[in-house]
Parts: sequence; C-alpha cells; structure tokens
Amino acid sequence: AQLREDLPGAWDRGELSVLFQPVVSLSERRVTGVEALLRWQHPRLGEVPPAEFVPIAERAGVIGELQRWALETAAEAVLTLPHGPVPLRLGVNISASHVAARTLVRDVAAVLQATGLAPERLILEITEATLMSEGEHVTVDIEALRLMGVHVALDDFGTGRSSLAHLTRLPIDVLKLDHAFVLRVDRDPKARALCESVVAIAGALGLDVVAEGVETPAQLGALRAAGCGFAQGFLLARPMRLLDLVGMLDEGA
Ligand code: G
Ligand code: G
Ligand code: MN
Ligand code: NA
Repeated sequence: AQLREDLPGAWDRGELSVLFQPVVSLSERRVTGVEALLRWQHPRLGEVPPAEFVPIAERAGVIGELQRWALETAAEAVLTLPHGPVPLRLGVNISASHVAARTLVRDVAAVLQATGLAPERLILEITEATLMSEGEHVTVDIEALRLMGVHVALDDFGTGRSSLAHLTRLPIDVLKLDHAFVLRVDRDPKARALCESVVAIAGALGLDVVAEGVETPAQLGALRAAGCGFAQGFLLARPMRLLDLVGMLDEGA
C-alpha cells in the first residue's frame, strides 16, 4: 500500500533511474545495442525491483506515464553514446497493460518526436502472451508502430507456451531467448538442438536472435556454435549506469 501510494510521481522526484545492459554481436564481437532496465530507489524502503513496482504502476493506472518517462530518459541517454559505423539500438520493455491501454502508439511517437531518436533504433520488448492477446487493436497498434519503423522483440521466448509455429505469425523483428533456455545449452544436447532449431527458423523468418542471461563462457561458446547472432548477460556485462556504459564503449567494446 505504501509503494502504491508513493509510486505516482516517483520519476519526477528523481527516485527512478534507468540502467543499461549491453547487447553484444557474436560475429562482430562488439556492443550493438542496450536494454533499458528501470530501478526505483525508494527514500525509506531502499531499492524496489521492477518486477514489484511495474505491476503496481499497472494497477494504479500510471503505467503509461511511467513508461513515457522511461522511454524518454533511455532515448536521451542513448543519443549521447559514442558508437562505430552503426548507432546503438535501444531495447525497452513494454508491459501488457500498456499495450492493452491503447496509448502505446501515441506514447512512442511522442517520445521519438521529443528526442529525435530514429525509430529504427528503438526495439520494443514485448512478451508472447501480450503479442498473442485477444484485443484486436493489439495487432493493429503493433503494426502501426512497425510502419513507423520501430522494431519489436519477442521477449522471454521459451518460457510461456511458446511454439515455433507462432513465430511465423507474430509481428516481430527480434527473438529474445529466455535465460531458462540458455541455462543448459552447453551441457544438454536437447537444449542445444532446440537452440539450433530456433536459430534456423528465426534466420528463415529474417529475425535476429538475442540470447539472454548468458553467464558462462561455455554457454556463450555453445550459442555461438548454434549460430546465435547476439547475446546479453552477466558474463558480457551487467546492467549499468550511463556513465559506466560510456566508459565501456570508450574502451572499444
Ligand atoms: O532488471 P530486472 O531483472 O530486475 O527486471 C525485471 C523485470 O522488470 C523484467 O521482466 C523487465 O522486463 C521488467 N522491466 C524492467 N524495466 C522495465 C520497463 O521500463 N518497463 C516495463 N514494463 N518493464 C520493465
Ligand atoms: O524479462 P526481461 O528479459 O526483460 O528481464 C531481463 C532481466 O534479466 C533483467 O532484470 C536483468 O537484470 C536480468 N539479467 C540480465 N542478465 C542476466 C544474467 O546473466 N543472469 C540473470 N540471472 N539475470 C540476468
Ligand atoms: Mn527484456
Ligand atoms: Na527476457
């Protein structure tokens, strides 16, 4: 109840921040993008994880406001980053109720307009359950965003009732392999075979594949061998503050 009461406006009071976790291209061996991850430093209760406060924001009806703040803050930050030939991409998590609320297209368009971020650099990370949800406007809204040039990633693939057949029908550009999927890829031949199949199908559909939660060199090696294009995880880099990210990129990552 305290969190519910304190959350609205926490962003205007400077209590929220955005961390950035690098996404690495396995073929180019460099950072090609980042995923924005929200943090709330509550003045009395300390750090509150997004898994806790995002659902509160949804129930309190302030998810749109919160997400606009997150999108804008992350976009402004990414525009200051040094980069090579291709500017870094920005992944932002979008929750189910924001998609359901019908303001997503307007909110994203407003942020792109306000910041000047090229739509092609933005990747909205959305779970399969959300993309498959009943509301017919969901498909319409996602299509509108993609027509604007914004990319869509299927987040947490391999957790829900994900099926390979669905992949051909979903309006997506990127597939993010869930942590749970990556966990055994170096030790379990079945996990490896599944990974190879997903990479092959994704390739045929023109989707980029990002493996999430990579924690060991053995996992990374197995993913590379399976032909996975991109990876993200504590082994490569933790979610970090903008300044630390700039330092990492300046060192030529
Ligand atoms: O960073 P961490 O592992 O604590 O993130 C936990 C969850 O919070 C993840 O599922 C992530 O998608 C979600 N999350 C992080 N930042 C945002 C955000 O800006 N918006 C939404 N809707 N979810 C977020
Ligand atoms: O649901 P989503 O994929 O958006 O959640 C991303 C979450 O995964 C973030 O909270 C981030 O902190 C976490 N994360 C990132 N890299 C790793 C990792 O290597 N291991 C684990 N266990 N979690 C990770
Ligand atoms: Mn995500
Ligand atoms: Na994920």
